[in-house]
Amino acid sequence: MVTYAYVIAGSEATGGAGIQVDLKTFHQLGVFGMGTITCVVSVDPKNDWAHRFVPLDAGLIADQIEAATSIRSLDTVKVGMLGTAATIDVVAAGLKRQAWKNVVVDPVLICKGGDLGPAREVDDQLREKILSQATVATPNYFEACTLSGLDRLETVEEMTEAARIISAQGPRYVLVKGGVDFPGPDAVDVLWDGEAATVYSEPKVGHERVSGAGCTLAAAVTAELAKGAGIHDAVRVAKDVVTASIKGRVPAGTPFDWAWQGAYASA
Ligand code: PXL
Repeated sequence: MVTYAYVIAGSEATGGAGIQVDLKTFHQLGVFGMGTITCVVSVDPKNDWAHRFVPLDAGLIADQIEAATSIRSLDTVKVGMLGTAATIDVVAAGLKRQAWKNVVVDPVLICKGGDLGPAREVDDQLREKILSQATVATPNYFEACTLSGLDRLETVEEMTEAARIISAQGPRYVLVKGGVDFPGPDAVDVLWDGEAATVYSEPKVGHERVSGAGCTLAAAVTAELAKGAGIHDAVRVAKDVVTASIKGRVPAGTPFDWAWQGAYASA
């Protein structure tokens, strides 16, 4: 039987982030990937790889959501970059079109190296209308700080506290992705499941950011949940997938190497 997973996210044309990464990750984990594009990010090689951001028309996003949610047996969705209040409104309404078993929200607030304008207002809307509908949230270090109001996360206890605060805003499960921003030799992620924290830790593979790592981790959690895994098993597999994708990273001639979603299958 085919398992479907659906992603509502932005396109990043180099394939180093966004919906391209999500769909590659779904495919790698044997899940039929379905996708709706919310916005287009074109990095600018003439301007230090700054992000050029163009939101799609709300009606076009609504049409895509209508098409995708008309598929039978779809019960799992990941939400990535939305970027504007209008997009948040149409996606919030679109999510209400059906019942979901898993709504994984990667609360993309800041693009690495990019300035997306009134981030604060969009941040508040995202929290109110999208995060509130999430069953799982996967904030990175900066998103976890912003959404929790904590200044910094330097210990597992502080990551747990951030996850607890974010969980109170809607999602039953919160996975805080420490990445290279968490101090120390290990890449540490903390899952809060409403009762306890589980720590997922692997030695850091270098100390440079790798583009698409956060998207890969959240998409892998989504794919595993779609297949019926429990949250702890889903995160365990996702951690292995993202570690393999970073070890197998692809030099791109851009400021950051790309995570490679082909590495886990052959690991
Ligand atoms: O990694 C965050 C992210 C998500 N989605 C899109 C992006 C980025 C960062 O560049 O471009 C489309």
